[in-house]
Amino acid sequence: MNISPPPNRLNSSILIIGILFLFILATSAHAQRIKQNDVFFVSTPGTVARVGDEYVYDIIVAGLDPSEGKEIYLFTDGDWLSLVDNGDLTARLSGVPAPSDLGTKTTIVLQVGKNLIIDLTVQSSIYIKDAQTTSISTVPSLIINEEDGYNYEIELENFDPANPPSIFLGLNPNSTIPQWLTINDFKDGTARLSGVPDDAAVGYTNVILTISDFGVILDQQTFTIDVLPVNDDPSFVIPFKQTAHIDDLYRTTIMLKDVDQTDTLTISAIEKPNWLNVTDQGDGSILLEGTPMMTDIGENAIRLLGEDGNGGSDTLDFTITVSEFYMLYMPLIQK
Ligand SMILES: [Ca+2]
Ligand SMILES: [Ca+2]
Repeated sequence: MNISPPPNRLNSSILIIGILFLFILATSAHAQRIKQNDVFFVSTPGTVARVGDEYVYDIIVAGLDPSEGKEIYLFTDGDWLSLVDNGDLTARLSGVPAPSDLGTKTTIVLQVGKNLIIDLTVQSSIYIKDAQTTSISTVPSLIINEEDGYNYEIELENFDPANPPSIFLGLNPNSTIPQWLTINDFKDGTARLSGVPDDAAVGYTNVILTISDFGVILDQQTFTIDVLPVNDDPSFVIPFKQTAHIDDLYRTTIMLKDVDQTDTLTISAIEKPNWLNVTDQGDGSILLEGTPMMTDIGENAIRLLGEDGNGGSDTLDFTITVSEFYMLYMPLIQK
């Protein structure tokens, strides 16, 4: 029994083994080549950095032997970035963009190598964006006495100092705004809302502050200022008729005015001649009428008291000059 393989089959086996050996050699060489040339960063750098927030990119280089002493180099136009090479083919690229970097693009080039022989170069861009939406960081005061000065110093946060947004009163620049309030935008992220509320402003004043950047509304602050009333004294309205003629009807109306619109005004006569009748007409005016006689000729003293029901008052002292003849002049009022 012939146990030896036939010569042709032996040749075939050697051929197969040879091919397999070559294949192993080939794949081994290929694997070796891949290991040398497939050098890469395990992750890619983030392309967005936020103003005021730390940007961090942890670098890991794959495909190289750390014992070779290869270094990682950074080339960038962003002075806010720095690289710390750990010496083991890992590094940390980090930094905090400043507000002045807002809107800019930082280019980074990372290289791995030694002695100017570069194994790997990666270029990327980092876009610097706003950390947060621009907003009003201040709080207004909400109560003020009528006729006191209101002052609200407004400040923004998270904005680009090089291009501060607009601060205005109202929903848009053409809004109807409270008449007693004005806003002064200092164009640096601050503004002042101020004014003096008058009697007409007593009650609630609704305020809307708007922050916009080239027409884009970034933030709004709405609040209501409660304007508390402060009582003002009423005052009599002059002049009025102060001459009378005997046997003729003297008749005049004297007005009392008060800027406090809800006050109820009353007028009474503290002193008056008997021939003169006074009637409080209930509308802040008093009617004086009567017919003086010959015995009334001369100066007739009158004192009126006007009151607003809130502790405010005014007195009016004057005289009615009664003459036998018609007077051609009006005496000065004594007040
Ligand atoms: Ca008042
Ligand atoms: Ca009053």
